[in-house]
Amino acid sequence: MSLPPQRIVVLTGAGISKESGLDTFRDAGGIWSRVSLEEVATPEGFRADPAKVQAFYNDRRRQLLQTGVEPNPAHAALGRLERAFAGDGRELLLVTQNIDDLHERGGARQVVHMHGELLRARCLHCGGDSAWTADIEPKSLCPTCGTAGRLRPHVVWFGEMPMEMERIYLTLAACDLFVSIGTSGNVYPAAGFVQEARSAGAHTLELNLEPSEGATLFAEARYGPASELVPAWVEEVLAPR
Ligand code: BJW
Repeated sequence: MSLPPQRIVVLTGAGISKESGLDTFRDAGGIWSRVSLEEVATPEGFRADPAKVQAFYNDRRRQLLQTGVEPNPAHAALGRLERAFAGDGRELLLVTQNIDDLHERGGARQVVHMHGELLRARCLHCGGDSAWTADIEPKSLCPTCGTAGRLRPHVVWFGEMPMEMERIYLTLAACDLFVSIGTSGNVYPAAGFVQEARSAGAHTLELNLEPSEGATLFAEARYGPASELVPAWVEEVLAPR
């Protein structure tokens, strides 16, 4: 019988929030079928048309805050897992590519948002980032330095460095289980985490609606909706042996 995992890294993507009412990017009808990635998710796009990019993220921020967008059983199960691990000395690093706050609302206390957070704004003048729930407008003032008109969404666009990479790679190098949930495996560096974990000798598990781009890299895979797969997997991990 295999030993229960002691050090888990969980990576989540847009698929985990789909059943909470938020769109994925690359599925049929997803975000990139409606807007141009180059225009709204690159620094070049922002320089060319800041109003268009701000409107795109203002819309998504309003959608995230609207009634009906709530954490689903997959978010809640990961929150439960995190609390249980904190209580018995095991380690869990929850890394999300998502900019929503549904893991936190689902009970997770420490989440690494490698692609940033929709509910924060960053000031291009002072570099500070602050909690932000309103639209970002041309007249918006930075809460840290008071400068007007220099706020941008606190998100990571293509060509920018994702956040907390050193911490993520160090933890991957020491994990014994890596679990990838609801991500297409299209976007690097996140798509390469499975290979880092394999190199560390970890077991690797994909939980996704369908096989992802990198599916063959995983030692084990389960397919179905995250709201069903994730709670079932968490129960297995937490079951007394
Ligand atoms: C369900 C489900 C349900 C549906 N249940 N499942 C090689 C190495 C390194 C870098 C590169 C490289 N090649 C190219 C690059 C550069 C580039 C890149 O990856 N380009 C690719 C397009 C090829 N990467 C970058 O520029 C990154 N920065 C960088 O690399 O810096 C240098 C560096 C190098 C090495 C180490 C460290 C640094 C930055 C990437 C930034 C991505 N930003 C976005 C936008 C963020 C803000 C926003 O949200 O608007 O992040 S793009 C978008 O894609 C968003 C997502 O987080 C990301 C990933 O999408 P995700 O989550 O996978 O969603 P989908 O829609 O693709 O998939 C959903 C999945 O869920 C599907 O599989 C469904 O089946 C499934 N699903 N319903 C379970 N109910």
